[in-house]
Amino acid sequence: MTATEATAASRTATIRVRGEVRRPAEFAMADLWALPQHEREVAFTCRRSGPRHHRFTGPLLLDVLRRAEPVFGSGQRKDRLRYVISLRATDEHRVVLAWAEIDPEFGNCAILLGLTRDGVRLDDRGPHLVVPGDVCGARNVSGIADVRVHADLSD
Ligand SMILES: Nc1nc2c(c(=O)[nH]1)N[C@H]1C(S)=C(S)[C@@H](COP(=O)(O)O)O[C@H]1N2
Ligand SMILES: [Mo]
Repeated sequence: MTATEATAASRTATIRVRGEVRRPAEFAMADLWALPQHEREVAFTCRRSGPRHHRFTGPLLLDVLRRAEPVFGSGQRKDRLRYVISLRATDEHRVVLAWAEIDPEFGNCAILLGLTRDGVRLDDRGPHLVVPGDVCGARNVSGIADVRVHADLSD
């Protein structure tokens, strides 16, 4: 690899998906672009910067995680209620979601991994977690690097 290629490679973000999944995977932005694309607008208020408004496009977090084939024990839908999704950004900002929030049979929320924000591609920064409907912006996390699916920790 030449120095120029190495620089280009380091500028293209990837995310890792692992945990209780059959197929742990690394997704390049191009892999995420290949999934069905959705659009969502978010309007939230930050305690520091006040009202904000953005438009994102990208795949559903659900579609990305399904590619990794989460293992949920038996096929009963209520078994999925004890699974969580832990997301970590490059700056170590972290968010945990309940699997049920994105599950079509429960919350069915169209949480995205945004690949564009306000028309600008995020290829060099990594996907942006988009949680439509949140009042505060803190779950709209930029630069997602790592996603894990795991069961709750209670006995
Ligand atoms: N990676 C990362 N994403 C983050 C944060 C952060 O500290 N790190 N802060 C959040 C908070 S508190 C808010 S209000 C929004 C602000 O987004 P904006 O200023 O780009 O509209 O980003 C969110 N996403
Ligand atoms: Mo914020």
